[in-house]
Amino acid sequence: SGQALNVTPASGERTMEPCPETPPNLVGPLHVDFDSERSLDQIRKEVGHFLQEGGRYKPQECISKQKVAVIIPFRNRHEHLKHWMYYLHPILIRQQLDYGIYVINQDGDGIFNRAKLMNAGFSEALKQYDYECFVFSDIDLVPLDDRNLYRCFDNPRHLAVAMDKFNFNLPYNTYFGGVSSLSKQHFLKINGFPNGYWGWGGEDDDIYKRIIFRGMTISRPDLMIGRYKMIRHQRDLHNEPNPVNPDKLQKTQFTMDQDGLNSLSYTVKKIEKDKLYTFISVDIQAPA
Ligand code: UDH
Repeated sequence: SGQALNVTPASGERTMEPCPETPPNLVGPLHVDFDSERSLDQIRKEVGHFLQEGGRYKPQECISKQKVAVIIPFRNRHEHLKHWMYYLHPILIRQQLDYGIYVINQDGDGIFNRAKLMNAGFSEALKQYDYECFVFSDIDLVPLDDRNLYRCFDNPRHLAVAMDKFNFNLPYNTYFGGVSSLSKQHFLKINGFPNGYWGWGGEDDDIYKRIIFRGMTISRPDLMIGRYKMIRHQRDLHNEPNPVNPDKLQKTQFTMDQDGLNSLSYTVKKIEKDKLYTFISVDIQAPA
């Protein structure tokens, strides 16, 4: 009989099973509103007891399929941070992920650089835990369906395929902006993201090209499950569209081996572990 194999561990705990392929508690379409009365303290009270310091979670009931770091490029968007935490923690918990939230704050008020912040986030998250999957998310995007899984797939995945601001569609076929996931192997294979895109525009298309040039394809959820609501906002200071960025895209194939993780340089100014997230301020040597 198989009974002899059913050994109870010395601790008396039952051995945990891997979490099911499809998380059992997902609810599907979600109602999302950006109520300004919401406060971080209230959110800490509501979901904080599920979390460990630094915005870490791990299911109690099963062994998570993947260890996922969510990397958020950030500066001066505290209002958005609240809404993101309010909606995403419960979703990620229902998805049974072993996850951590990393808000990568650009120190100073030099020109913003989304992709370089995400490179720094990848490196810093790996110093904290043995993550195998990285979800890169803008702070102003909340999914409208919890079946849109924040984990990694066989190919790099674009998650934000149907944003309200683009009429719940892709703005163009090769769009890779907003929210994406890459395994550690995918990320290393493309030498991470480009460091040289200062200001708004182009870096997401560069990342798309890196993926294609390394022989991978893009995985996506369908347009119903991949719906997102964006928090409306004004253009930020020090993140103007940069007219030199589009030109760089012609050279990605030749620059990607020199510009990326292997040329990344930044300094950590501060690491703060909030209950809801790990906030890492980095000096990325931005031009004024
Ligand atoms: N980000 C910040 N702070 C900044 C700039 C960018 O945190 O000052 C982060 C944030 O995570 C944001 C992401 O970088 O979600 C992408 O930047 P973005 O939101 O500026 O890009 P998006 O394409 O907006 O969403 C462009 C300006 C929209 C102006 C709309 C006017 N109606």
